[in-house]
Amino acid sequence: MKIAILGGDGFVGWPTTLHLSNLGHEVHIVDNLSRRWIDTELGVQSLTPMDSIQERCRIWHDVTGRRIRFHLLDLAKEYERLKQWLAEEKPDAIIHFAEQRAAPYSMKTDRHKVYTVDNNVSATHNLLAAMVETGIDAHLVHLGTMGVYGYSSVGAPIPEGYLDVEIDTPSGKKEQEILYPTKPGSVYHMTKSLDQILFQFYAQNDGLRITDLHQGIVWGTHTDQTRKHEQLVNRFDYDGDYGTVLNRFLIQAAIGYPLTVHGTGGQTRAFIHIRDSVRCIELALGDAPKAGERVRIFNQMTETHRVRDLAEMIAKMTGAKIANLPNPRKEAPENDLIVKNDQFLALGLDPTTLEEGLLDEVVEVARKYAYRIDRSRVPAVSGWTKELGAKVERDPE
Ligand code: NAD
Ligand code: USQ
Repeated sequence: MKIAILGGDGFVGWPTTLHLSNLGHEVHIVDNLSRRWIDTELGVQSLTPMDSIQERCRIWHDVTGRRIRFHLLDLAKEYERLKQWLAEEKPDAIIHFAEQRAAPYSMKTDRHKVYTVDNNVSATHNLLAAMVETGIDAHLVHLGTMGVYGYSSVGAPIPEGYLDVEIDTPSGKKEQEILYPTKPGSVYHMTKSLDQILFQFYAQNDGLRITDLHQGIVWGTHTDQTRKHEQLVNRFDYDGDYGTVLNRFLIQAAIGYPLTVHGTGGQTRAFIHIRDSVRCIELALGDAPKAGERVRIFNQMTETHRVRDLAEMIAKMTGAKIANLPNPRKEAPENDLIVKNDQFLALGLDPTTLEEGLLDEVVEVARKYAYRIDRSRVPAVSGWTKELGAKVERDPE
């Protein structure tokens, strides 16, 4: 297949690109490199030294003989170029990672809220409109988030995207299937909720074939392909805005920094290792919906964990200390979470779990590159409200 990977320079996009190229697909990355600019804005860098995207593609060719093409294009701002690119290249499948994905960054200031909504909603809508206008029949696979469901579960498992409800009508009770009601917890998560409506409309109105992957928190760093050469290494975010909880705890443990648990750590979240994330995308690609079908929604996660349990597990493993910090986020201090992921299991996913030595692997990567860490960038300082922002601890050490 000819596959366009939008956002292919990012943390999940790069290993997905290599995985699909390795399987023999013709892969094209489309990215505006905004994530690299945001690193500059925040004064941080990936824990792992990342080469330019062109250099990464050159090394991949040297190592494997396979070509990956890179196209510098802003999906949100360059609609005409996007349309022209799709018309010329006519990809068979499009994987859409190209959004601003950090919840804390999206809550930093009003400017960051506006940027996140403008970027994410325009990127998705421009893509959909251009797919219809060019008439290409590509399968669109989008990376969404588990966070669209919210975390105030009533104890029932979260289904895969849709909910059957019973409605009272004058002629008695009727069953209807609806999109599971969204309850986003940040401006970023809100944009993913808006994406869902855009997908529903374009699938129903124009017969676009769309799969939306509601992904949990991705952890780990290596896949079999990123290990093939030092310069193919994946990016690894550790800072307070882009670092996600498990990867952050692992690097904190590696550099002797107290594990930064927000509040009591009673938050339960869904997780998936990067190796399973790329495998799920491959599985979803091979199982495209037909034109006229509703949007196919998968829960892309393999296990759930409570934040304080993760911190305790890592503290036991490494001797790290735990710091219970004021929570900069407005979120339930404690929640349970049960998630259905039957569809990926049925397609053959063999989940990687936390117990398999992969935690050690991340600690090793962190120790190797510890000299690149700026400890002052570790605390999470973006508050969900001005009041919460004022209470954060800038130096838990
Ligand atoms: P990332 O920030 O590392 O990568 C996103 C890439 O998209 C970057 O290379 C960025 O430059 C590019 N991009 C952003 N806006 C663009 C635009 N307007 N035009 C062109 N390119 C643009 O993020 P990631 O961690 O790789 O996540 C990828 C996707 O998966 C995101 O949509 C995210 O919401 C979703 N997701 C990520 C996680 C996670 O834990 N990392 C979990 C669930 C879902
Ligand atoms: N947390 C801590 N300490 C930290 C960092 C986070 O206790 O140092 C807590 C947060 O308060 C939150 C939980 O850990 O309760 C998860 O935070 P996170 O930053 O790991 O994840 P989140 O903000 O939800 O976002 C990440 C990705 C996002 C993706 C989402 C999947 O950045 O792109 O959509 O995970 S999910 O969480 O399932 O919605």
